[in-house]
Amino acid sequence: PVFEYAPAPESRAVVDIAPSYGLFIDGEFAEAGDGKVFKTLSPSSEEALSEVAQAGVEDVDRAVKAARKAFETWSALPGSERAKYLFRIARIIQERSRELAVLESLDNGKPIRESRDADLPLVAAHFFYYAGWADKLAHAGYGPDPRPLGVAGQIIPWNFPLLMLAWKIAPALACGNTVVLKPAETTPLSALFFADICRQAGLPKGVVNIVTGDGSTGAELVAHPGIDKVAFTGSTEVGKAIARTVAGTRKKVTLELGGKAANIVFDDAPIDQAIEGIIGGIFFNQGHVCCAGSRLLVQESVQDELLDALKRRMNTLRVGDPLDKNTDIGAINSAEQLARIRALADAGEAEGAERWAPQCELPSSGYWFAPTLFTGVTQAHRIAREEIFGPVLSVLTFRTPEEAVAKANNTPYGLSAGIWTEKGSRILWMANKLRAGVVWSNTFNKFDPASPFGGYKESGYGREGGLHGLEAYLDV
Ligand code: TXE
Repeated sequence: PVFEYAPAPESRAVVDIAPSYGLFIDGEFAEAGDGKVFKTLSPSSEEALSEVAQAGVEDVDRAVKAARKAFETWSALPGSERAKYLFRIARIIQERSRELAVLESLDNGKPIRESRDADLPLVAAHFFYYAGWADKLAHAGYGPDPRPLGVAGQIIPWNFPLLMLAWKIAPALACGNTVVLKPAETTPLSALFFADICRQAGLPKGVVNIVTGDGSTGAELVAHPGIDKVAFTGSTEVGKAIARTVAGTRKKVTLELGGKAANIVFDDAPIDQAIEGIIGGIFFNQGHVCCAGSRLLVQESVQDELLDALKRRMNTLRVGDPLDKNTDIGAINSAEQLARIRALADAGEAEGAERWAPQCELPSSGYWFAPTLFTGVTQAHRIAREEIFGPVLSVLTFRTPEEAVAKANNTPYGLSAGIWTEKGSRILWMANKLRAGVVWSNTFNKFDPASPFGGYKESGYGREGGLHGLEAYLDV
């Protein structure tokens, strides 16, 4: 169906985006040394939101040197003092959350309901959580006197720009490290607003530095001899390249890479609840989620009933303006990502799977992809093996729990999985057998700063979040 959109979108006016932004180095905004800039677009309208500096090798060097200098004093502060800054940052994020949510939806394309109700509360929660650890590191289980590593080079993707920043910066600072962070080239704005928040919080200069730019800036940061640790979230391909670059150096690395999660529904599952979990699992954030439930494994005996209900529910999803509070699925983040999704969906059809999507009118400008379901998918199909990172669900079937486990594990990835069943013993058995860093049962995409997150196999190594997330930033 074509929907009448409610005429009260969240106002753009709550956020004041400057026509241009510099790099944030040593507490000041400054142009790139060679004056290079790039534009960041709103993916829902293709309008340019702002012009942002493209950091070159000398800018990265300046940022690392600023972080190195700041490390001397920041790491020497008592944890209770560092905690005060982190608490202050968390409070400012809460105070400015409406502005930041609109900004994130504009730059990324995600629905305002998600940036407002999921991203922003979690961003603040991460700073509160790690602020709480800053003066208790001696009790974290890493020895009585754990030390910070030094300068962390952090590279984040475009799917949860501010949340990925929080996952990286909050634990690093709590442990006494300083950082140089590079946001993704399609979503640099919220990191630059965060730089302003650091100033507002009175954070000492050089503790947080933001260098905007594309993959070449990221590569320069990884290769810089002045950093002690690399934290990366992004594609498996780039993650492997980073691992190769740091091999043979003293740098420590954590990698959070792609996924191809199985969402497994048994015949005794509460169907209505499972439908919501399947929908949220794959259509949340347009499917731009590393732990998205992109493979639905359904027990054969309930396949027909479940797919009918799923299609009925998909018919009610609203695709459109990210700032409209009724929108369920926003814009695809970039033309490149849209092309990737289209190519894989076309491959699904070409390889013989059956494609279905609800009738929905997509806006004429911007990057859009209708929520899509593929049935008749086999394990050999590309849409069952490769990360699509879009609103596309591939449905496979199974008969026994053993077969479900075998199919779920038949992937190079191992980030997450979901199980839907009333049987507690089956949940425990499955959770032990599934090769995935996170296993949800009767829910999906649940996050908590106290819970570690990270992958097995080609989904990467190291954990972010929780007590385990501290380890990535400490020398024991
Ligand atoms: O990722 P890249 P892209 C997956 C997803 C998606 C695919 C491609 O399947 O379709 O990756 O997305 C920086 N050295 N994920 O091309 O290139 C880059 O500037 C250092 C899953 O956007 O990995 C950006 O800041 N850095 C994922 C960040 O890496 C480099 C989230 C991610 O971009 C670099 C995103 C280099 N050589 C994509 N090249 C997840 N795990 O959630 C690029 N970058």
